[in-house]
Amino acid sequence: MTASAKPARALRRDIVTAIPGPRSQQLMERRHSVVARGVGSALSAYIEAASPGLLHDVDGNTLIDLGSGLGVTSVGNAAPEVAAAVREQASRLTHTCFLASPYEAYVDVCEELARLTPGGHEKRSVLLSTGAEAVENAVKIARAATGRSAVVALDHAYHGRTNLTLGLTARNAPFKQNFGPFTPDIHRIPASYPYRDPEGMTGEQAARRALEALDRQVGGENVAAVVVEPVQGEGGFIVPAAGFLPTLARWCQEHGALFVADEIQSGFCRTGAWFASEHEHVVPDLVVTAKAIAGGLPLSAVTGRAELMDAVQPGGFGGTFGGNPVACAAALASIRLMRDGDLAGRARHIGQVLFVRLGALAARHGALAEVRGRGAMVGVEIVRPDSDRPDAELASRIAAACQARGVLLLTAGTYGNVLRFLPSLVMPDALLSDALDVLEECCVQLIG
Ligand code: PLZ
Repeated sequence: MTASAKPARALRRDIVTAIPGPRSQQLMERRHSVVARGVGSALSAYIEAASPGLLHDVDGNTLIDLGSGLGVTSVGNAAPEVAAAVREQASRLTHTCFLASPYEAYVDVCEELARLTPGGHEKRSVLLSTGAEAVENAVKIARAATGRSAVVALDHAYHGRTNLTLGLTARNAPFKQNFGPFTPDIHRIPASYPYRDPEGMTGEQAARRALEALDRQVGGENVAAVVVEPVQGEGGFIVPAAGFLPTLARWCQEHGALFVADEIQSGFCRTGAWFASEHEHVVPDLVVTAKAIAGGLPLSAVTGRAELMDAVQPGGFGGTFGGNPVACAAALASIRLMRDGDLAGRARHIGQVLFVRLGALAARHGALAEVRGRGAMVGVEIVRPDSDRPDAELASRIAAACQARGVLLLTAGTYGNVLRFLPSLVMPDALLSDALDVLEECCVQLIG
């Protein structure tokens, strides 16, 4: 089909069949005989194109996307500038492998990472393909740089699905069930979860609770790295109490351990700053990035203090596809869009809209127990009447009702009871408002 023959697509929510429609149903049937059942999909409709904030399915439906492909499409999933950069790069060079024969775009991306990540110190980066792969490499760097092996992760953490990162990930089903054993010398400490922590617990107190457990069970002198999501994503969009992150970072510094910020979901403008660590003036030793960095192409990175990164011997990093040139070109275009369009400012604006609207909804419906987040990374914790008991079933029913009306709203959380709002940072205001109207209708219908 030529560009001019493209069907006209609605630039607003537009549902013309049941969800899933007939074409999507056919695809579901084909899928069942060839795609492994372990691969899930939140939405039952199949998508063929996107516009800012919108997904167009194969049956002519247009849905508002509040999930951004799991926090990836901050600049959109069809940004013309990214598409043009990809086209240009792909027509010149799709691949050489940087290990075999280097190219400029890799160096350009590392220069951007050195400029953008927190701290004015000298930095080095390594580029990889997926978030989990980057977290694994951060652990390798920490072990090489410290000569220690213990790695520490938090309750409610999510760091990926490879064997090492599953060990860091907290939640068993569905992530870890049946897949162990996991790599040794990974230790878990309590997180700061203000909604579920004792009333009034400060960030410093939560950090002391965590560090006391760490000192007792592992010993500070054995710790290579403490790996932390500055805003916990899959665990339930949990913002730690103020003071928690800086206290952990200080402990790391005092004990010669690396503070590793997993900014895979929270990074690149999502929380209203380039990186979520900045909200508490934390300067991590290593910053891990992926997801939004490249406008939808697979790219990830570890960026850190030069002397730590360079503790890894020449040839110690690698991978066939790490820092692929097309992904690097997409990253450079995406970063330019974030900078020129002040997408951190857009994230703060979206966050304000979400907080006002969701706050009003929570005031009406007790089941919406807490609205929390930073910037355009906002979660709503759903509980049973007059308690703080998680209500995953209601969260799923709300998400399903929104989906049927053309709003893709995802859930998250250790208890599966958090509605997650992760819209594209180029989502037009009118679409966000319409999506929130739909959510409101669904809440009235399901909760009363
Ligand atoms: N660290 C903080 O959010 C990926 C997971 C989706 P990969 N989150 C989405 C799923 O269910 O598999 C993530 C993250 C944080 C690491 C990762 C892992 O990144 O690119 O999925 O490997």
